Amino acid sequence: MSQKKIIFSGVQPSGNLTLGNYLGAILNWIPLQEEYNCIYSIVDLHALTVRQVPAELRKKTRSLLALYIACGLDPEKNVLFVQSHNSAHAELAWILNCFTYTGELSRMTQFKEKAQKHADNINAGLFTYPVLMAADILLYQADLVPVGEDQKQHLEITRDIAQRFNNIYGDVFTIPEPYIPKVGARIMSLQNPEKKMSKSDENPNSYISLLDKPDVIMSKFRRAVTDSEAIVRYDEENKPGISNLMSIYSSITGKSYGDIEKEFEGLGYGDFKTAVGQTVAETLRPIQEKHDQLMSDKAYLDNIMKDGAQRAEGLSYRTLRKVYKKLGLVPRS
Ligand code: ATP
Ligand code: LTN
Repeated sequence: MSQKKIIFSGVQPSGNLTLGNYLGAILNWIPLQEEYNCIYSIVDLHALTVRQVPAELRKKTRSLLALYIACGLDPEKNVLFVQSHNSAHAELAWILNCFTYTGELSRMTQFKEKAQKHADNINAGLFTYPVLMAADILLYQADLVPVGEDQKQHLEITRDIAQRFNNIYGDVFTIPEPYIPKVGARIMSLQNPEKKMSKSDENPNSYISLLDKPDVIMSKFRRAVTDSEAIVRYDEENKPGISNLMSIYSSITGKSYGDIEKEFEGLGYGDFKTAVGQTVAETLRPIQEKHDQLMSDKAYLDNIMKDGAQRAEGLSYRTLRKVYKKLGLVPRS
């Protein structure tokens, strides 16, 4: 690989992508493809930490690849691949499990939240989820990891694991940095602006799916929870609902909060919600068209997956060999 810095990130095929995933992660990946060597995975092994319906998981994996491309990721410029197609992820994850303390894993907020939500299935995979994520990132010697705010803690544990390993065995892993956008890093639920927008939320009115049609988008924004002040003003603490809509509008249009406040001065929440809804619907229309077109070309998507898996394997092989050697595992002759 050239001297360009390496970027790695991924999304779980655990549901349809939301506006939160788009604004917090994927939108920021698009400009990076010009300057960096970017590797983007569909992390299907991570999705298994919660029970999935096999036929749906298969479909969502393909649909997520189609969405990556529809959002503007060029499969030539970026390595786009499915995590389970490169067995090095699971292999390195096992090794890193032996360098991770149960105490640090039990402090992860995502684990605590998911354990509460899936109290009937608190499996070991859910607990060691961040170790597999560390393996994803460290395998490719990634310098930067573009993610939403919620993944910051997982990046910190990844750095700790890498540093711990390097302290014992020398410089094996690059220590990655998180890359979190200034606006849009934490899009909140439309129904409960204290909670993050999540694709696995049981109430579909709480999120905008990238595949929602315009009338559905408009109706979800119309129902979004706000406050009774009726002034479009950014105040995260006292006006979390309106502030959330403002951050959505700002990330898409590039307008500052000050500009948005001026634009809607003297107007009600109805007008503001309509504007946000229309802007989102217009942004998503071409993405949906491209997604639908790609989904009808199975052979094309399969080819991208195959090519991506080969490239991903090639890139990760060196790290895995080095790790095995450092640990004293006898090489297979
Ligand atoms: P799930 O509901 O299945 O846990 P999720 O919607 O939280 O999924 P992930 O696949 O875990 O999504 O995350 C993919 C990327 O989207 C990550 O970089 C994550 O930080 C980002 N992301 C997720 N939710 C939001 C949000 N509400 N706002 C901004 N970024 C988000
Ligand atoms: N845990 C991430 C998804 C993920 C990821 C990664 C993100 C898995 N492996 C590697 C960045 C880099 C999440 O968003 N829940």
